[in-house]
Amino acid sequence: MAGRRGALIVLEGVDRAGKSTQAGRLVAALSAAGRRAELLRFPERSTEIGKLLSSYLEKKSEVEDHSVHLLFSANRWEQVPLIKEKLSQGVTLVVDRYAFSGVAFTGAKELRLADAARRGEFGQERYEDRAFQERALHCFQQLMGDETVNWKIVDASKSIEDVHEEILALSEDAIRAAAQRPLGELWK
Ligand code: Z5A
Ligand code: MG
Repeated sequence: MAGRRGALIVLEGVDRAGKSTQAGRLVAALSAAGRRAELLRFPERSTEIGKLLSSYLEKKSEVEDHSVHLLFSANRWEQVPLIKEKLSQGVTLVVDRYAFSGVAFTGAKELRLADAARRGEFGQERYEDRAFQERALHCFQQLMGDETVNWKIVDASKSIEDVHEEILALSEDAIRAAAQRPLGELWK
């Protein structure tokens, strides 16, 4: 119905949980069902700030931890006018990582500082090692205690199709629920 806001659907999780795969499939399925749906991702590497983040993640540059946290935040803020405009126009946004990743990955660094054991990194990009991802997962689990966010847990170890069906059903519910509520403040 015209005038109804879209839903903000965020996919979060550790490295290679299947977020990008599912985000793409979700937008395609919602669009095929006649819904107005668009994809966003964070970090959004195409902007000037996003290019700095991409270089940092690819280990081509070093950025102080607090500064890079703020760059990730700024990378979301620069999309906020667009996010609000789209949602208020009734477009549902499927977002591949959002502010929860910002908290979880910075939190994982703080846990590392508290950890006596020092382990090397072995992934292609920064943060791509098992111990770091376990700390990020721990932070995500703590964030799920925030009852102002409508968290849904999906078992990402199932097949791509089964995970897709589950996320699609949850998203249809979220879109119906969002249409009944005014746009609130975004969790940035
Ligand atoms: N970061 C941060 O520190 N602060 C912030 O504020 C934000 C982010 C927003 C880059 O993120 C880093 O930025 C990230 C957090 C940090 N560091 N880490 N980790 P990114 O999103 O650009 O990149 P990524 O986390 O490395 O995500 P990813 O590798 O793109 O993973 P994914 O999107 O969850 O997975 P995928 O690409 O959909 O799937 C990976 C592979 O698994 C692929 O071959 C698929 O075909 C396969 N796959 C997917 N699902 C399945 C199932 N169900 N079964 C079998 N195989 C599957
Ligand atoms: Mg991805």
